Amino acid sequence: MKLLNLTAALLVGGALQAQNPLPAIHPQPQEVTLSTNWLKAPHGFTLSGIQHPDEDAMRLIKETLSVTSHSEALPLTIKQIDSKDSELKRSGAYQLTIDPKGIEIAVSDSRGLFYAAQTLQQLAQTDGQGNTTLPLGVIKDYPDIAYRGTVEGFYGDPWSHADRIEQLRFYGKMKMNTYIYGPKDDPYHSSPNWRKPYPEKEAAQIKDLVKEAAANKVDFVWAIHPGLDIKWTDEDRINVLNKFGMMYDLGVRSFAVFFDDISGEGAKADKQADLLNFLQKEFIEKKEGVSPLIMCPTEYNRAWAGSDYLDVLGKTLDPAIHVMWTGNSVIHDITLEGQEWVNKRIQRPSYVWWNFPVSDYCRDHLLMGPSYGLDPNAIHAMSGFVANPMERAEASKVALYGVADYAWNMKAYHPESDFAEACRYVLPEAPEAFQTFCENNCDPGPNGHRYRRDESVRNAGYAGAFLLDFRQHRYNADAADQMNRLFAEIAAAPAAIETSRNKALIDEIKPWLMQFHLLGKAGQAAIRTAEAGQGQDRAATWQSYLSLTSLLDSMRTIDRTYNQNPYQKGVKVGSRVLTPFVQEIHSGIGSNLLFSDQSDATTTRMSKASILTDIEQLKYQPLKEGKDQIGYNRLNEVLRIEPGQSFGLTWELQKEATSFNFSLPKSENSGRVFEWSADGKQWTAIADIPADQAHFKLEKIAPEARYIRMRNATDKQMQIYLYEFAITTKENTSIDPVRLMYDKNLESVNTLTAGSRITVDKRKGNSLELFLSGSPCSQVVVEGMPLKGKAKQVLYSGPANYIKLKKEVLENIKTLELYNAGQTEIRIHEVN
Ligand code: LOG
Repeated sequence: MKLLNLTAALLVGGALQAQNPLPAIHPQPQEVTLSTNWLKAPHGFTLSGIQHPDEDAMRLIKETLSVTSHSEALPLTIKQIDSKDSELKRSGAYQLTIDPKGIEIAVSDSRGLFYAAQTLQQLAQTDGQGNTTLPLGVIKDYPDIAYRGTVEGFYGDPWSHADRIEQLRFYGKMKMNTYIYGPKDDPYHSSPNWRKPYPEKEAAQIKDLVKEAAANKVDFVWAIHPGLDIKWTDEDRINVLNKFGMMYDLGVRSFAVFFDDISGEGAKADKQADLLNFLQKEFIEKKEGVSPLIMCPTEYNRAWAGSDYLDVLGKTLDPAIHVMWTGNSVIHDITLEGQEWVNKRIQRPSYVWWNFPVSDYCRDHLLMGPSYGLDPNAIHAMSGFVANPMERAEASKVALYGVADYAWNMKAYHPESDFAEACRYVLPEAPEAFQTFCENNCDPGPNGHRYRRDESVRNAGYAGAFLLDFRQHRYNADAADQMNRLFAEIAAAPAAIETSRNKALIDEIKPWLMQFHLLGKAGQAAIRTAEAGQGQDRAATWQSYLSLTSLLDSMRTIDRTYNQNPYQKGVKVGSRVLTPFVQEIHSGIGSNLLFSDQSDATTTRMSKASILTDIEQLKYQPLKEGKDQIGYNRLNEVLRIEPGQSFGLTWELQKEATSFNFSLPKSENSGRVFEWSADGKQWTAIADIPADQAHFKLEKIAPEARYIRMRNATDKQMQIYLYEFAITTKENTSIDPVRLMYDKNLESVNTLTAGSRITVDKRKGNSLELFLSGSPCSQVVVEGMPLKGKAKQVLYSGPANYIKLKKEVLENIKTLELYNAGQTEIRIHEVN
């Protein structure tokens, strides 16, 4: 394949005509030969060649060039491609020749003309006199993968109609030709209403989408998800057929059947294949103008492919039917090896369903990083490539831009440079600020799939170097400078991003912009705190630590206020590098302040809430934590529990459980037991939970309970859905708040109201440190009672802050009292 690199051409020619650099074309064409000589046509172009060229393509062409009948106009010839190259026969292929005598566009089909028109738009420039100019040259172009696009296949709020219209336009520009409609939470796509017609409004919208898709040369593929409650009866197969018929009448010409995330009867390979072959014969082959059928199997990734399920599909499914595949696990890179593995079993190249940038398993995160992890050598090992995006449509464009580029021309795809261009495309008003935002919002955080993404790549090295020194109580000034610069950019980025005209995008990401700004501030505060921690001035370090704490508190408030979906609540940014960076400095300085001997730091620990399980599928689930609630994140896939295995929760010593609730639909209820425990060793069955309930709330729990679990007490594997398993808590009032002043934890505080006083332990023979905070006008008095009946001594009087009482000062003191002499409350973080 001849590929004259665009940048090379630019370097050669750039010197000749510097005012007109060659434009970048996305997705990158297969073969480009452009010069930096430019075609001008002051009298426009006259159309010649095939009759009635595609109207949508012509509309685009007319937006770019003036099409006239002027006698001196140059010809714009559109013709059928005449080439032996099989690539140029593909749908969407075109050859564009721009020479001084005119323009020729040779195309395989109307999609090819539409794509040629897109390329022309990207090539056209305006010269100093306001004329449109085009670089002379030839572009020969065709897609690597026949079906490219997205599958709206996520759980959560389906995209809005406006989102979808805009996506279809975007796909047209990016030469993606497939949009599979399958939002899990559309009840007419899945249960309970897959058998029923869409209500009027939704039906009209689908009609509209089909039209918009056609105008952008996108196949609108409508998917059905019947497996949750399908019966393998004639009646239900007719139900599926009829629903397809209804969708056909709305204009749909491409169809899919999804069998993902189901268990039991619906999951049988032979029955699924029967249904699909029936649809193939009775619908796909009989109806006019219908594209090949697509199916998503139940075992749609390698990690779940334990049975002969895929082989059965491979053998029995009509070879014309496409089979989808997410890779080596639900969420995974796409590798040639993995593709070859499945293709052998299903006896056809699989149709890739890439689960990126979907975020329905990490809804508190945005996945806005580069689309990497895609094998450039997998061209012949897949029949289609569609990405499952985020519930946030506009924000998904960054990743989808890369998806389009990869699927069109794999070898030319470079995730990093592509990503920078994606940022420029999506937010041209402030591309650098936007890139800073995106490159620090890539990672899903800890999750049950154990899928992590590279993040903060440009700065991870400095962050790591800084922390390495920090752990050795050294301050790396160079790395600190770099990090400070980055955090300043981060703090400033949101304001620049919000100048964007794309209001839909800003609405989608607003809470993360707020959080990102705070992260920038917190990062700068963390560096200042680390620097202060270097010196001897513990009062200054404490002040710095407190201001960092208060920024982290603000971040927690945002996390608990916005995006409060019932699954992964909140707003997380920089989960991979920057947030852990700030948190490590915060807790590191905190423990430096409290522990002179670092070995203490690891032994004195507060008890923590966590999940508790021996089920592999759940082991890496992060705990869902709210203010007074802890629980499991909803699991979309089927949970398999072997005999004796269990899953549960444990919570902090200072918390008491007030209620327990679960939602475990389709449970195999018999043989499950719920138990509580005070120590995690001795378990007591909870009698008040009815055996037949899938959803239940228990209002009364033994106050001494610190653990709760559900166990499979049968001798068979259990299959259930884990939607909810949570407890609500309250402060354990039997814990003396005074204890919180001595618990070696700066986060747990005892408050002293205005005018009140409290006695503080004076440790024998030692100095004493008080870690206090309050408003700037707080007034605290530390009084000492001398040993032998003398009058009280004032040892300190001033604002609530870090106070150190030296050993000598305390020598003749029997007891100490703290008195809040101000108008506002004082917090006692620790007495040390
Ligand atoms: C679902 C999909 C979901 C995705 C990511 C497939 C084939 N099915 O675990 O609806 O968006 O994973 O959470 C899936 O991927 N189930």
